[in-house]
Parts: sequence; structure tokens; C-alpha cells
Amino acid sequence: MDITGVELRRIAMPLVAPFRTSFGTETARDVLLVRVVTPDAEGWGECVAMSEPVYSSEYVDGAAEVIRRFLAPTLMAARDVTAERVASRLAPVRGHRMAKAALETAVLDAQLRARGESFGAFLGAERDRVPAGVSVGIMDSIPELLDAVDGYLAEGYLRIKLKIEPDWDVVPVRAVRERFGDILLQVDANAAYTLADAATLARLDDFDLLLIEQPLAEDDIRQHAELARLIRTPVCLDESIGSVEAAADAIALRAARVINIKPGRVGGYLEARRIHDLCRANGIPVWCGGMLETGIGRAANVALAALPGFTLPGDTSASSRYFARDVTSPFVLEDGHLRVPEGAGIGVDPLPDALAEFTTSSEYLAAV
Ligand code: NPQ
Ligand code: MG
Repeated sequence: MDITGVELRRIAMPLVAPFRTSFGTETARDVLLVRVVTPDAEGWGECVAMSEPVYSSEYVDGAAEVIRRFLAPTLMAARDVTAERVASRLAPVRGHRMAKAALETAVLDAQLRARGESFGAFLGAERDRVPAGVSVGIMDSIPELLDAVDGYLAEGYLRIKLKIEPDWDVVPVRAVRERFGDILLQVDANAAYTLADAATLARLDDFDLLLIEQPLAEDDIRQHAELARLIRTPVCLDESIGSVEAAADAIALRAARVINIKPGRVGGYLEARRIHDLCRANGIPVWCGGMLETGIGRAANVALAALPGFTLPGDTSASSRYFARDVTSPFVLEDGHLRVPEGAGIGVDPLPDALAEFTTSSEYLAAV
């Protein structure tokens, strides 16, 4: 496959409600979409970087810049590009995994569309639907939190994740557990604590949480191992896992009993599958994280989440959790599940009207 062009399209998607985490409050999703054009097919990839480098070091303008200046020109200069060869072609550029993932995903989508194969079939999906979980932001009060959780449970979500931070942890978790009883419940700190908070985090042991996600900083793998010895709640890593090597280290050091796999964070769906395979071989459950993806990224995530090692419900929610209108036909809950797309590639197409409504800029990089 030769790549004839790469389109970078920025869209701004208003969120249905502000989403507050330990690193800030988001009211809109600023998304970079990548469209790869080849003689046989086109493919789409969604970059999961946020507008600001607060979840991880990458951010949207930086991702667009590194694709424009370095990644797209390198790939367009190559002959016989396949998704399987993208990572090695781009390896001379250090880091920028979210940018690389978007480009690799667009290439993979084009490749699979050209041969009529779905993402699910290609990745090794073994289910036609996946259980949906939802991530619930930090609220101003406990009654507001209970209302939000109540609404999601009424919609059918099968697992609730509460965002926590210092001074919004034990009290909201207790309130949700007492009000809703025996639901699947977990928490995500987005790196807001230090090892000095171990005693507070140990108080969460009373609430039978599935896991606590990324309590400590991204680089603190060893400290997560230390913390894991001080609390009973299983420690799950998100931000710390940027590659299959990082996953192997975390498992060997006993820093993670569970791993959140986000394809964008690890450089793409091929690396995501390698982490899945490693974890499965080591008895480590995985689940598919979410980065407030539009239908484009969501479609690929749902396919990944249908692999057999994804034994916990993920953050793959319905489109309506975040957006009043999606750029594809919306993902909807069916009995608390999302259906794995069956069409070629990611199996969904951006709706031209919706895309036009949300587009803030677009540029086309043509092969020379
Ligand atoms: C997480 N996601 O697991 C992330 C963090 C996150 C669903 O909790 C805009 C774009 C806002 C990406 C807020 C969920 C975001 C974002 C939070 C990602 O850590
Ligand atoms: Mg997380």
C-alpha cells in the first residue's frame, strides 16, 4: 500500500456535561482525526491526546505538529506501507505514542477496508458485544454524584468508575456503595496521590472495589508496588503503561494486578494487542480504557475489548455519555452492552454533516 495523502482534521465536540477529574474540568473534546488516503481505500484514526498536556505529556497541537512535520512525511516516503510496519518506520521519532497510534490506526483501517476485514476479526475478537462501563466525574456534592450514578445504572451501565482525588475519595465511595449495594465499582485517581497517602487509600479497602486505578504518578512503578503491599484493593495501572515493556515491568514488580489498556496511550492497536497477550499469559485481567473518543475511536475500542483477555468491563460507554451528537451513527447501550461493529475496518463511517458541523480546521498533506 502506498499512501497518497494524510488529512489532519480538528473537530470540537461539546460535552453533554462538564467532566471533572483530578487534573481538571473539560467542557468540550478537542479531537484530531487522521484520514489516510491510499489508492484502494481510505482509513480513519482518532488521536486521543487532550488539548493540554495534563493526562500525559502529549497534547493535540503537539500531536498535529509531529504528524505534519515528521510522521506523515516519513510514512508517505515509504513504499509498501502496512500497519504492521508503521511502528518500526516511525521508531526513529521518540515518544509521541498518541500521534503514532492515530496514524497507525488510520493505516490499519485503510488496509482492512481494502480487504473487507473488520477490526474485530483482525484483532481476534471472540464476542459480538462487550459490557459497557461508565466513568463518573468528580462532583460538587454527594447528592449530585448519587443522582449521576443512579441515572447511569438506570441506563444499564454494568460497571461504575468514580473519579477520585484527595478529599473526594472515602466519602463518595462509601455513599455510592451504601446507596447502590452490590454493583461493580472501581475508582480512578489519575495520579493524584503519593505514597504518603497510603493510610487514606487503605480506608477504601472496606468497600470491595474491583480496583484502584493509577493512584500514584506515571513514573512511580516501584512505588505502586509498595502501595500494593499496603492496601487490599487491587492496583490497576493506566498512565504508567506506555508499552508492552512497561507492562512486563509492572507485572514483574507486582505493581499492577490489573491493567487498563488504552490503544492511543500505548502507540496503537497492535501494541495494545501485545499487552493483552502478555497479560493473558500472566493471569492479569485487562480492560479497555476510554479517552472520550468519538464514534471513530470508540468503534475500534469496542472491537479490541471483545478479545478474550478483556475480562473486566471497560470505559467504553455509549456515545450519549459524552456527546449529544456523535460524528458517526451513535453507539447505544443494548442491555448494558455495546455491539462490536462488523463492517470492514473500524466498521463505521463519519457522517459528512456531523463532521462538517464540528470541524474547526483541516489540512491535507499530499505525498510528493
Ligand atoms: C482515564 N478517561 O481513564 C481517562 C482520563 C480522561 C473515561 O475516565 C478529555 C479527553 C477529558 C480525555 C478526561 C476516563 C478526559 C480525557 C479524563 C481522559 O484516566
Ligand atoms: Mg485512568
